[in-house]
Amino acid sequence: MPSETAEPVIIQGLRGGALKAAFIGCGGTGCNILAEGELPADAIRIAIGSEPETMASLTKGKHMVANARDLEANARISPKSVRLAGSEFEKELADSLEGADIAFMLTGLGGLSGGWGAVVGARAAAISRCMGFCVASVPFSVEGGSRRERASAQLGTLVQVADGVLVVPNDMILAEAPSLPINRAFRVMNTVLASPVNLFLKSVGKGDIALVKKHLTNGKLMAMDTAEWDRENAEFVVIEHLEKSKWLDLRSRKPKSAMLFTEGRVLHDDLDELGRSFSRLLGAEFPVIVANAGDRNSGLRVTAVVGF
Ligand SMILES: Nc1nc2c(ncn2[C@@H]2O[C@H](COP(=O)(O)OP(=O)(O)OP(=O)(O)O)[C@@H](O)[C@H]2O)c(=O)[nH]1
Ligand SMILES: [Mg+2]
Repeated sequence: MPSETAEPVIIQGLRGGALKAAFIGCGGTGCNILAEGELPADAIRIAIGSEPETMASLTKGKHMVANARDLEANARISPKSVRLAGSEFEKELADSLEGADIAFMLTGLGGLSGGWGAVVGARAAAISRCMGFCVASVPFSVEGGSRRERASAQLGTLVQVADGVLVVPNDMILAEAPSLPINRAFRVMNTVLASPVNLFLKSVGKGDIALVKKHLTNGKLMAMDTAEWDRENAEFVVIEHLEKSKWLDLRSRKPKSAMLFTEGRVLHDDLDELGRSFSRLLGAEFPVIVANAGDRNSGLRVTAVVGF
């Protein structure tokens, strides 16, 4: 007998009011995401990096410049001592998060400052006792060894300190649109990286964040994919697409946490049914969280975030 799957948890309507969020843009990629304006305006904004020129176009929020080596040394302090600030920089960052329910670290792994800055951001979030969630891209396969090695060192450290790390491969964009020039590809990627942040803030309120954090931290290394359908049987088609997703890779890995964000005209029963189908697909003994992130003109879009 296969073991029973757990009941899904349904989240709707920003219970308890909207979250107070902080966006920490780390390194070139993180600063570009802050600059490109895909994120809500009413949040704490902090740019971290070693290159002041990448922050020059950011008119809102705080700029924190640090030497890349100092950031790396700070990031490499043992996570066991994370209740104490590892540097003046980290303390200043933690103080800036005062009042936030959640801090999103946004970065492209593999560079000299952003990935390490994201670790320092996660440490600061832990110190100021807000949820610390990182959304990170990993370099294109063609970018070569040293960047990819640095990306994996940064990721290994991040997973120990943050409450969740959602990793989006840059290769995803090349797979979808192979002829895009690199700068356009980065722009598209930045929109993809901002999307889970927007979905989270549209659906999870102050009354639900503790529950979401508790379930998501069971599988902190996360992957994402989106499926949409605007004709009949949308719930069925969307789940079938996610089952085959190359980016979630559910056939070769055992998930430990999962969250579905829906956009579309869906009733509570539809959300429940989606959650049950996805639970069966994952063989999930943990509750799949289903969060409704709002309406759309037609059809259903579902973004799955799955943790391992
Ligand atoms: N998605 C996205 N990726 C980018 C962007 N710019 C650079 N990258 C990628 O992100 C990786 C890290 O680059 P940066 O974000 O510039 O890293 P950094 O931390 O500022 O480090 P250095 O530039 O090496 O000092 C690179 O390997 C590229 O793959 C961007 O605007 N968007
Ligand atoms: Mg850079």
